[in-house]
Amino acid sequence: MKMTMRWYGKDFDSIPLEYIKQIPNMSGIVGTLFDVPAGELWSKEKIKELKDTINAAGLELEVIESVNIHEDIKLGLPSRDKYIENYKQTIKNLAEFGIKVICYNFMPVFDWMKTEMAYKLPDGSTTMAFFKAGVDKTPEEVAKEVLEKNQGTILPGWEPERLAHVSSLIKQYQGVSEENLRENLKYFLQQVIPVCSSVDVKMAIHPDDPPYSIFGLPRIVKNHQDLDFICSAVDSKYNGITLCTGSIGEDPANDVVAIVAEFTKRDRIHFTHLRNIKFVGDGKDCYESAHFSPCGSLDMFKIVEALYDNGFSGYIRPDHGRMIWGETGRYGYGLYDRALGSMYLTGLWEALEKRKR
Ligand code: DNO
Repeated sequence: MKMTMRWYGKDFDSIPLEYIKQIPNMSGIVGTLFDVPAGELWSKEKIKELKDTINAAGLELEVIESVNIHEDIKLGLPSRDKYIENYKQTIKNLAEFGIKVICYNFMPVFDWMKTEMAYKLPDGSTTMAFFKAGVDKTPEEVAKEVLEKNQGTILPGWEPERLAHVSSLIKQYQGVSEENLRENLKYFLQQVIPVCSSVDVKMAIHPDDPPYSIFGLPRIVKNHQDLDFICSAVDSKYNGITLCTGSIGEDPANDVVAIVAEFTKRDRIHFTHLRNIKFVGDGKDCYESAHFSPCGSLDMFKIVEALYDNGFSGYIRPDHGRMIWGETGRYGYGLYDRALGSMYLTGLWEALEKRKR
């Protein structure tokens, strides 16, 4: 396994790469070209610049999150083919620079969804949370709130350009069923997976966050059955998963440990987002807790053990963290709590390795 940390690029992330490198066991950066809109080609020049910057700090760049999917591909419009061609070329360009895994998602309109960005915990730290009541509003109201609350910080998947068109985007999905969306994902995978296999780059789909429909939009990466459909849609190890415990775990009906064990055994989990969540209220409201198992509702030891026991050899990132020690910055993506999380996960891994010898 390789421990990694997400970093948004020198113009979009205030955390110095040197600080990330100082975290023990940190092998690399999960990188992105944050300012390239969905559907556009990622140029070799820009990829090279990103890689050189990261390598200069002594870190690797082997995982990209995300190469976003243009909405026309998700909607299955005739114009999708030109965006798929760009995607294929982007995969080839990334392969030339040593990229091994591409994380992406297939969520219509919105990427991840949180209703609270700075929910205060009793110890004074703040964290992100999802409270169902927060989406008992129109998507336009939610989009407006996000733009107001974030005061200039652009969240991934919540780019102002996208939010400005939220109503028309949602209208486009009227009449798109889960079945249609699944077929559109399958069409996309059938085109890109052969390219991936020829250049040795693995695709890794991120689950829906939360793993159920919001605003009446279809969602197709929610549970075991969905993951099974996706893996079978194109039966290749290059068609894989980014297993995000905090997303899959948000539905209490999902057995996260069993899902991790099964899809690791099938060699489909290439990248993991390991974070803990704590359910409150009736079971669908939750906040992102510290990683340590007793702080949340997921058993992080059992999850890491399921990876280890089933031969996981991919990338882990500690995903999100709380804001602690007065840190400010990009919600979920501060340095301190993610560093604590990565050390905790590294410790679990070391214990498993040594116990088995
Ligand atoms: C949130 C992230 C997601 C993820 C995308 C992948 O912090 O986990 O935004 O990057 O869904 O495409």
